[in-house]
Amino acid sequence: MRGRFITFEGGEGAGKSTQIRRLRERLEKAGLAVTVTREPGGSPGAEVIREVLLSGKAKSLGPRGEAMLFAAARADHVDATIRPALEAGAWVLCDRYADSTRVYQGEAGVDRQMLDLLELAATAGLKPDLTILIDVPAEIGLKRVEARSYNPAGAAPDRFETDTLAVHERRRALFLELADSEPDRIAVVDGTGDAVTVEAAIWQTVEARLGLAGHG
Ligand code: T5A
Repeated sequence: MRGRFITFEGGEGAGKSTQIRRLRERLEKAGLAVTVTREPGGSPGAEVIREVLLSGKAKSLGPRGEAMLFAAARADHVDATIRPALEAGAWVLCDRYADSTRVYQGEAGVDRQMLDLLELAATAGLKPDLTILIDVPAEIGLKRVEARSYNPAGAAPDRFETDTLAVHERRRALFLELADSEPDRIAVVDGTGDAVTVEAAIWQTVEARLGLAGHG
């Protein structure tokens, strides 16, 4: 049986990676096979493009050129990682997917028609069964990222994390608009509580929307 495809979206420091780890544990306890992956990246070819994008080396291409690189990475990721895992019956948990391009590159000025074309080219119509949008005010997410970067083991801020607060707030508004336009696919979860509270809200959503009642 084909697995289910769940994507996580949200601004910087929303808590996506943290919650993906927690959901993975719950699903595995329920006896399901789980593949965790991320964008940009998630396949050897796409990881090369990730390095180019997040280092800022591709910034000079402009938002449209960057959008094309995100799409190229996504096409490889879908072909090499996501589709094979779904076909093998795994539940795929993916940290960011096509909604991130709509929001980040859309906010930067790439028009809707171009975003539609790139999405089709990259995904060949593969849509998530469920998208969890973890919503936090930009200021809170950025404080978390900043706190992490003080930790010597933590990553330094990347190309997109260094944008202004106003840009981050516009991205948040665009994510919420997307959720309004596709309520059957996108569930908004309040990410301001502690990790345990957010985890419980996500589990409730997954159970209710993907029919896992009784597995938790
Ligand atoms: N991008 C991506 C585009 O522009 N277009 C695209 O098409 C795609 C796919 C990716 C960047 O690329 C852009 C968007 C991004 O800027 P990334 O390194 O993958 O870069 O960055 P993010 O996806 O933003 O990942 P982050 O790690 O920054 O954020 P997460 O995963 O949402 O947050 P997480 O879980 O790592 O948590 C951040 C910190 O907060 C703490 C954690 O311990 C951690 O230290 N935390 C909490 N603290 C308090 N309360 C909670 N509930 C917490 N949850 C986590």
